[in-house]
Amino acid sequence: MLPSENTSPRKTFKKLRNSFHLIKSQVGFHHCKWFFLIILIQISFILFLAGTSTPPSPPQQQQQQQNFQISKPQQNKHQKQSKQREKYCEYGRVYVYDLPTKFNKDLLNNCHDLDPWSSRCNAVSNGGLGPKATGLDSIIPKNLVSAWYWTDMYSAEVIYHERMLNYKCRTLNPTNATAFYIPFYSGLAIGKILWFTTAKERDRPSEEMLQWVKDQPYWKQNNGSDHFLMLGRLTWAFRRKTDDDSDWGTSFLRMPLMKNVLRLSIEKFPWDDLEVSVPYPTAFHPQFEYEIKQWQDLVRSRNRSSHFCFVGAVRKKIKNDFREVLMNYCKNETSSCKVVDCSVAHCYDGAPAILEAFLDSDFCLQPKGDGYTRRSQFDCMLAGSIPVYFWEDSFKTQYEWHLPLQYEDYSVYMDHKEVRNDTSIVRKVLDKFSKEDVRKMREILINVMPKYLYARSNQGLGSSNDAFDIAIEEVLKRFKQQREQQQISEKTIKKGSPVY
Ligand SMILES: *[C@@H]1O[C@H](CO)[C@@H](O)[C@H](O)[C@H]1NC(C)=O
Ligand SMILES: *[C@@H]1O[C@H](CO)[C@@H](O)[C@H](O)[C@H]1NC(C)=O
Ligand SMILES: *[C@@H]1O[C@H](CO)[C@@H](O)[C@H](O)[C@H]1NC(C)=O
Ligand SMILES: *[C@@H]1O[C@H](CO)[C@@H](O)[C@H](O)[C@H]1NC(C)=O
Ligand SMILES: CC(=O)N[C@H]1CO[C@H](CO)[C@@H](O)[C@@H]1O
Repeated sequence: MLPSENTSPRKTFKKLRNSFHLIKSQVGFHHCKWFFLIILIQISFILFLAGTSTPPSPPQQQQQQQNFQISKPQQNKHQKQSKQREKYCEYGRVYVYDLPTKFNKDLLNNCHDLDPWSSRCNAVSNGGLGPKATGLDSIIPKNLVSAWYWTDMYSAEVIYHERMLNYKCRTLNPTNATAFYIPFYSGLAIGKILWFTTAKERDRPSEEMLQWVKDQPYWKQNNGSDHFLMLGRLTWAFRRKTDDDSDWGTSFLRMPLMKNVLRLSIEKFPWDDLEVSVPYPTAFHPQFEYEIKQWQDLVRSRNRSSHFCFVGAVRKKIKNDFREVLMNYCKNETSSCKVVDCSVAHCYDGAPAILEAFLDSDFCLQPKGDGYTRRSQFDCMLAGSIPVYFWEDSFKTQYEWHLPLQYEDYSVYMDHKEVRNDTSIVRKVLDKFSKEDVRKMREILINVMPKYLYARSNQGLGSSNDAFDIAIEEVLKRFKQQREQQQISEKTIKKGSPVY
């Protein structure tokens, strides 16, 4: 599909706005209110002229969009078209690098050999969504079953790549790009070599990828500061501090060439401004809006038999494992807590037993896993169960683009040290929430649901943006702002004015 190009009124507007910023930065604002007014009038006039002059021919995607508006009156068609296009990709477009296949496609083809212990072929199948779900017929309506997949929690880098290739604001022309996406499967590339290897061996795939990308002309333009990629694993797999072989992970994010590159990950390092976390993929991938609507209604009206639940496996190797504390507590609290013990039950990605436990509970206990966050917190919210956290890092610095900032409105926090000292406070705290409190919290989880889901279609979820759409739009916004600031300061320098 051909990407559409920016329109000339837009360019004019941009120029005008830049010059306005330039003037604003040189004259105190209160002195030039009149100036502001005049410029505003000029902009409106020029936009009016541009809107009525010959518009560029609409691109293919634009025409598809317009099909939905056939019944609308045709007057002012040109004006409407240019306005719509403005809105359509208002933050710019993404260019997707055509990386050598060893950094992505070959890994998929080699899926039986990406992990020391088992095949990853199921995990990366279906564009990262995984195999179609089975065994859910007794839990959810038949017509919704087709929206469920056994999605692997580390498959987001494949899902993002698939979606990006069909993204509405993708451009095939790098000169027109605001953002450059590097479709490197950073997690799959190291899945097998994270264990039993030297630090040097682990770093090799990322080093080779960076060597390739640094020679690209559009990398050199801004030294990578308008580039981004997706990390399918937790950030901790990419942050090795030393070259000591016994130290965990790769040093990818510490490599000098990565110092400007924006990264999306399923759990971010809280003190890295260049990193933003995005939701783990869950098992539900609606294609149509009615599917998500139907699911929201189901979650809302569900009669829940348990006060809270705990799904997980204790780590026998870890001494004093907090999950074991919760597991023992929950097994003893039979009247309030529903347990799914994954060391006994079959707990594959989104398994029916897990979904049922979340659908049957008002709250779900979410201790930290290998990192501070867990895929399980999204499975839980998706089923309308309110997450209970025991570490602040599980929610405080994460998912800022996708979840409301007011986390106390839809989650509960209790300190793990207090719970360890006296587990009975879990029920005491949760008992304080009235039925109405719970209903309100659940309603928030239901309403923001489209934002933390990954749609099954190429185009997102129709009128609502899904997790992918939101993430990429925010990336574009950030790069666009960055570029505008840079342009203003460059112009200021040229004019010999003070820089501040
Ligand atoms: C990129 O980095 C090189 C080497 O550090 C430097 O010479 C150049 O000015 C930088 N370019 C930009 C656009 O920042
Ligand atoms: C929930 O329970 C109420 C009362 O027992 C009943 O009227 C309602 O139909 C039930 N809802 C569902 C979805 O089963
Ligand atoms: C189990 O529950 C009972 C009654 O609720 C309580 O008295 C007892 O202390 C609990 N035991 C543990 C190990 O939590
Ligand atoms: C531990 O729990 C006991 C009661 O169960 C309480 O009196 C005490 O203050 C708690 N200690 C801490 C450090 O929270
Ligand atoms: C808006 C914009 O920059 N459009 C450009 C996209 O790329 C083509 C080919 O390089 C240019 O001709 C357009 O001006």
